[in-house]
Amino acid sequence: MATNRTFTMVKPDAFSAGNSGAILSMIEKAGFKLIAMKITRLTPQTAGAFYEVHKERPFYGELVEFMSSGPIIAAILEKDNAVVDFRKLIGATDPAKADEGTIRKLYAKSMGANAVHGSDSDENAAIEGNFFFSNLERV
Ligand code: 3AN
Repeated sequence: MATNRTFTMVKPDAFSAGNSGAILSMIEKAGFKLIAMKITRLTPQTAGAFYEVHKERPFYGELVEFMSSGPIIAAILEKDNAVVDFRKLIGATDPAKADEGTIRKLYAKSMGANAVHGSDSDENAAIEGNFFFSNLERV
C-alpha cells in the first residue's frame, strides 16, 4: 500500500538561481503539504552517504560534487499517493524528456543539475526523510 509521504530537495542549481520559492509554490499548489523543511548544505561526505545507492553508477562522483556545491532545501511532503504523484510533478530525470508543465521542464538545466529530487519509492522516502529530519523537526 502506498504511504502518503515523500521526500524532496531543491538542488543547488535551483536554489542558487532563486527558483526555490517558485518550486515550493508549485509543490503546494499541486496539493502537497509541508511536513518538515530546512535550508542546509551537504558536504561531500554527507552527499556521498545520501546517494550511497548510486555508488557504482558512472555519474556518482559528479553527483556528489554537484549536490555539495551549494545550499539546498530538504523537505518532507504529504499527499495521497505522494511518491508517484510527486514524480509526475517533477518530470523525467533528463529535462529534455520532461513533460510540459513539470518542475524539471521549467527549471532543470541538465541530467545532473535537474532542480529537484523526488524519492523513487515509499521505502526510500522514509529513509531519505529520516536522513535529514528528527521527529522533533516534523509535524
Ligand atoms: P531521479 O532523480 O529522477 O530519481 P536517478 O535516481 O536515476 O534519477 O538519479 C539520481 C540523480 O543522479 C538524479 N537526480 C540526477 O541528478 C543524477 N543523475 C542521474 N543520471 C545522471 C547522469 N547521466 N549524469 C549526471 N547525473 C545524473
